[in-house]
Amino acid sequence: MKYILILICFITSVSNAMAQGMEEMWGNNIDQTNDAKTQWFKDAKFGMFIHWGLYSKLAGEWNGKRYYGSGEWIMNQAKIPVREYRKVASSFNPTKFNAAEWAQLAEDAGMKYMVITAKHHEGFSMFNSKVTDYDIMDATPYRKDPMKDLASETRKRGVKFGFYYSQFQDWYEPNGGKNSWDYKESEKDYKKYYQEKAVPQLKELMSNYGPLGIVWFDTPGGMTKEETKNFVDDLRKYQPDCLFSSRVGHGLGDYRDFGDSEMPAKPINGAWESIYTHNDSWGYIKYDLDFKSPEEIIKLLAEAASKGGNLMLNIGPDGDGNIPPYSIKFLKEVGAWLKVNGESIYGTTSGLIPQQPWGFSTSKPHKQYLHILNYPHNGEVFVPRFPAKVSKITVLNGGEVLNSRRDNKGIYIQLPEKYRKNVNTVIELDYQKESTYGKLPLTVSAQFNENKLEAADADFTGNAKLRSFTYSHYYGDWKHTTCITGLKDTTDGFAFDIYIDQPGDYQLTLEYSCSAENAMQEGQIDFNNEKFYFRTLTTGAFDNHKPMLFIKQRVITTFIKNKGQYKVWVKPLQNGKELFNLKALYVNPVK
Ligand code: JFZ
Repeated sequence: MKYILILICFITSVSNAMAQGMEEMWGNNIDQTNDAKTQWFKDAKFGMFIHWGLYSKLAGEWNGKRYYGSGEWIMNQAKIPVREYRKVASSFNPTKFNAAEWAQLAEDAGMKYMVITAKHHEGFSMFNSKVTDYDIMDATPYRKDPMKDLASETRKRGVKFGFYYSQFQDWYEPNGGKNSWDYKESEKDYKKYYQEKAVPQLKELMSNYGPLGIVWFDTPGGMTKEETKNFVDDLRKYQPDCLFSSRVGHGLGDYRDFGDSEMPAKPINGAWESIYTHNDSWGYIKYDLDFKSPEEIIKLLAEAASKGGNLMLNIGPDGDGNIPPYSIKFLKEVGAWLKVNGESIYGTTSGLIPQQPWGFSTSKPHKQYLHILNYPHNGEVFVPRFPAKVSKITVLNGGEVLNSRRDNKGIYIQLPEKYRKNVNTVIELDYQKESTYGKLPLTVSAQFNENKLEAADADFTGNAKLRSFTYSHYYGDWKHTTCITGLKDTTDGFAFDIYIDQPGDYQLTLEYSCSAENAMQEGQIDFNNEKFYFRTLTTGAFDNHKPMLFIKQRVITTFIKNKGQYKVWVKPLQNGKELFNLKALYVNPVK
């Protein structure tokens, strides 16, 4: 049961701005007893996030200078004074905005919900608000409420609609959170801001746009737990069924949100969502063309579903109201895959079969869906020790019945050659009696170029443990990765239990990051009845405002005489310094 029961310690990086001690305030320890309320969300699996505001018109540029990173943070990054920034509104005129097209794209992409920024940290309201003149109705030549149409166009198509609302950060208001370039933080009265802007605006949003699926709060602050509780209770009266994201703070949300671009390492119980953006920025940046391919999106979606959660993927329309062409194109391709394979995503729960070299699994009662993201060289999909008698094995697309055989190691399914090039062929396994797995070794197969053993799947000795690192490439484009740390002593170590499916030559590669100060130390690997040695190399010190660099260092070539179960055990050979931050260990067949 290790696979399901293991509790991962998600320790946020110490130097991260929104880090340790903030966990409780960020509210990830939420009570999830109201299952009926979150059921639609758990079933939905795929949502559309939209960041759209005045920053979309600036498109990552201010006074001829480009600001890389998260485009919606440009006011903060360039420290643009309110009196300058507000001028952007006077020419904000998104005449190309077409609510029906946006809603249709969500539907075509197979997305079951949409969350759009009603007000981001910049403080500008993208909806008709009586609370302020700094809104799209009063401050722009557009003079229409885009949210009205979007609410009705999504509803028409059965796509749940919701608002992102930055409840604390408001860089426009003298009493709002976090504008320290115009206003003195010490002179702010957050209560006044909450009473006069955030609360009345949230009431407008929850009164004027019909039933909402979600209010997506973000970056909490300025309220105690008790104040947050009152704030939440007050708002809940307006729409008791509407879900609040965990970033309302203090554990008072309805479901859990992971950090930006963060996928949990293991299946998680309860309702949760991973959020990713299509390129690197949430808000539109005209020179950010680093779009994730349809294949990558399908993979993220299958991975989230296999761990029991949702993927909400963000797009950033420009200031005229156009969605970037690559977002349209790629999302439609994901939608085409979902048209055929949606059954293996929507309404599923986490997979019974742990991650394999071929990919992930998802579950429905009496069914497993195998997401074949990597096609085995010999076309044989191996399912280790499946704990049930299987009645039927078919390809989801077309229903072709597949040949298979079974021995005491597991099931071997023959997937015909014509599926080799598919991004994700889904195989359906039907069985009668539900059962669970015991602890399974990780599969290492000669049928794949790469067998990645991830940090989260290791067993530990001494003080070795998992640590989640948060870092960024540009500004605010947070990335997350889980590594093994705490390898300071010869008694600290980690091990992987593996099952090697074929005799032959194999090579071991360590993927890690290591500071100059710690580098050059030695480590030892116990494997295949031999001791192997390596010395670490420098990649750089960890800094959350820089890319975290990893090296893949190949350390071993060894001959495996018999297929079967093995242990790979790694430990430092000296005391005192950290050996490295290990992300993964690869056991790859030599070709
Ligand atoms: C926030 C916003 O500041 C950002 O502009 C964007 O809207 C994003 C979706 O959310 O930023 C965060 C919030 C939480 C984390 C990182 C960035 N986090 O928990 O790692």
